Amino acid sequence: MKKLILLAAWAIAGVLLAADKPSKPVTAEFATAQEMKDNWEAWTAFLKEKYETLPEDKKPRTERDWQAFIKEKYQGTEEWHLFDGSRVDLVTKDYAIELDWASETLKWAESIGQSLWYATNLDKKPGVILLVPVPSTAAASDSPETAELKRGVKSNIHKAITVCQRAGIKLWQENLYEYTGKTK
Ligand SMILES: [Ca+2]
Repeated sequence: MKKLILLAAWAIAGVLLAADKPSKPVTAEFATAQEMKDNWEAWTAFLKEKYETLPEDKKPRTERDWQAFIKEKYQGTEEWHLFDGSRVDLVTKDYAIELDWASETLKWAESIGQSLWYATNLDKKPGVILLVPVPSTAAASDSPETAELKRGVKSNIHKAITVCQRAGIKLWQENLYEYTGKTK
């Protein structure tokens, strides 16, 4: 009897704890454009909350940090090793994905080549995630350097969209400022 009461208490506590958690989006593969939009927004909200709960020294900064931070949104496995020593940033059920900064001059083009190589090796579809960086401080977001950076990002993303559409590569754009709560 005592055991039964303990078990019941444990079950109730479990339900209460579960109810407290944010409702986590389920999957990165979607049936319709609307579901994709809804789920993308749900993931953004979920990861924003996760970002806020991280201590300052654990918040993502580098490309690798961000890769680890967003991987569950894509249901991806990190750092898949290929026979030639190259490493695939994220591997999902359907995609071999290269992830890189949208702000760096030729990274978008390199990402396209890398995703094609990874996809060929793993017999998956090629995918690229371009990371749009967060301005480092509030003051910096108004500086000429930031304006220049934004123009560069816009231009690189435009080129990446054009080539990815033509080559049949899936392209995602991750606006990292959406998770940090900082403005563009
Ligand atoms: Ca990369």
